[in-house]
Amino acid sequence: MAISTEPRITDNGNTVAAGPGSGSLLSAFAALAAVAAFVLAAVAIIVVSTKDSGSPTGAAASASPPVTVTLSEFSISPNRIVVPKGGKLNVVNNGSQVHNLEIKEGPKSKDLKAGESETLDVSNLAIGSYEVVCTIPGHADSGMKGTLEVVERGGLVASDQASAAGHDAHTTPDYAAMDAKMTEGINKFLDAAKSGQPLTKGTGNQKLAPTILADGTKQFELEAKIAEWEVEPGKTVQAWTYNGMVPSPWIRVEPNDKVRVVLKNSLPASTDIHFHGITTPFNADGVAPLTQPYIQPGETYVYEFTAPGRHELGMYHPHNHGHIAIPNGMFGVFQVGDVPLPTGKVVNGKSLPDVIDVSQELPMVLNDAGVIGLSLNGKSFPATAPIVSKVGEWVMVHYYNEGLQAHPMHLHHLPQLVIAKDGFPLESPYYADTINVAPGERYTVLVRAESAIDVGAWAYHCHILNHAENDNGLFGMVTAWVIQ
Ligand SMILES: [Cu+2]
Repeated sequence: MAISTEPRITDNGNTVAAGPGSGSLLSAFAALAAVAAFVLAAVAIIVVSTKDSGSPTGAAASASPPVTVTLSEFSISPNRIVVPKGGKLNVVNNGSQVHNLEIKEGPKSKDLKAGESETLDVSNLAIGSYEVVCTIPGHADSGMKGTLEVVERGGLVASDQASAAGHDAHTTPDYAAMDAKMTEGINKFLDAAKSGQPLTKGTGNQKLAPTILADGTKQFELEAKIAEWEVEPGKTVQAWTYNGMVPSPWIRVEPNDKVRVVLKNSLPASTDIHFHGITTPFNADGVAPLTQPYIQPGETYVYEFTAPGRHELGMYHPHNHGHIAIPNGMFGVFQVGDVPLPTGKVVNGKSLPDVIDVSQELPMVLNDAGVIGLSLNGKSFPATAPIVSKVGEWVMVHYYNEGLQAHPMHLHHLPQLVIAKDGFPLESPYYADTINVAPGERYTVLVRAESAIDVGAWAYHCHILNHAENDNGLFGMVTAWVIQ
């Protein structure tokens, strides 16, 4: 697809020249921060030394306050933990999910629920550098990793002592370096959009053509298997997939169709398929061992049902081992017919036309965990595909959340007309710029650029800020809507 409208961002495009005095102000601030860190460290040492008048080194170190380490989605803060030999960590989960802290070749905290904390004794660790991670699947890949430095107390510099006293090191972030990485990522994305050359191998949501049997039954063949999947340039993971793609192949049938889904299990685990949001008979609900036997590795299983007599918009994924298989990539769109259009309705005083000609229908499948991590349609920015449309075109997007968290999906400038929830058409469609999609939910929206003022590459992202940006620039749940 050719994109000619938006300019490439130059390397100095968002660099503001430092005015006279701004440098000195910055260095004055840095000096102040260093003084503050030193005072904090001095206070900590004084407290320690008044408590421990007897044995100076070992006891002083062991009596120093634990170093606070904060876990959240998806970071370990501080990222470089500095602790004096003989010290302790106070591990606090400030996130909304379960996290832990494991020191490679050292102790590990228990799984901490949101708000829980644990004091982790690291006094047995020798002086040196250790890797730390959260071992909940996918969390390290999403950013929960760092280092722990065990140092002699005398070897601490002022910022390390502030860190050891329970404060983050007050080093000034290198904002200019962050801007350079931000620019680089956006340029990669825009260059790929212009050339039409994707940055990564593999495209999900490819439509799966059925085999039509003699009685008209539509037969779909799926193989559950582990396959390599490139989530972002240079990051290839062992994904759990149907037919080797993430999201899984897009399956579409019509109301009252006879449907046959043949599943070969090439996973190392038993499995099943749940057709989420699709009306099926009990024995095709895909909840092993409740509604069917486990499908063991190497086995093939057949689901047979007649599609409902009305449109439905659902997804398919395993139910058994779902908390492992789904975050790792096993999720796809299962659609029966078309979501009805709100033709002729009046929304916010605006009459919708009697004919709405939808030029593109696009799934937007959200995930945030497992080996796939924070992603749109199985890709992390800058590998996410942009949506490209022209002024006057009606584009339909279906959101599907297969992740563990809700994601408020925000499109800049262009209002999203919400027309269906979980495939059910709304009596009163509404406009929104941010649509919060919770796990399991589907929302269907229409977007239409109306005039020349709409032309541009508009940011389109999850508005939980650390699902979209980190110190390396944009990542994860970010793409753009390009209006030509
Ligand atoms: Cu999000």
